[in-house]
Amino acid sequence: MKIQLLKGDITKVEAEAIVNAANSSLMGGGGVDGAIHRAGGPAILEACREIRARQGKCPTGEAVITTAGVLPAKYVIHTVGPVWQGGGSDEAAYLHRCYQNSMALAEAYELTSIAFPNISTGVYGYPKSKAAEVALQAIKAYRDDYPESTLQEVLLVCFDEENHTLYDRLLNA
Ligand code: AR6
Repeated sequence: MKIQLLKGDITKVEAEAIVNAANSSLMGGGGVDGAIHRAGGPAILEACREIRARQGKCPTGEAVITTAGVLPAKYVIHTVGPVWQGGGSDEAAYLHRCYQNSMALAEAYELTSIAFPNISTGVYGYPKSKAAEVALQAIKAYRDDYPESTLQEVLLVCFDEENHTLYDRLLNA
């Protein structure tokens, strides 16, 4: 499984699945969530509504999968990151589960590539350096635990320079 760093807009990325940093309502929002719904069109919200009707809200740390509408990706995996509350409320464990559950869902669909944004590091206020460490730890743990995974490529898509620099440093340490 290759781990690759990219800088830019995840809505343009041609991975089989792109991950959305959603909220538990699954009804859209700002940041990367807003960008994905805007660029992918109404089919994504329609699919989210069906999931809501079936299973209710998506809890923090969990993930669901929908069409990617008109995006170059095939699927959007919506996961709900933790809101940063100072670090004492299991934020790291929840963030770890976001990456782990998104990869497991991609694998259940036999996908070969997945692209992640920097979950929780925008509106949800998770300190970027701490979040980057958790993200890489979760991805590497998944890679080690599932050597036969269908996932061959994990793309880390950094929209802002600060995250890109942090990941670059961690990946090349
Ligand atoms: N492509 C890739 N990354 C992006 C893009 C993009 N087009 N746009 C922003 N980012 P945020 P959160 C980065 O706030 O902190 C929403 O309203 C951004 O630089 O999108 O998990 C949801 O509905 C940042 O590093 O997500 C929730 O209510 C990262 O994406 C809430 O925000 C995450 O920032 C979730 O907050």
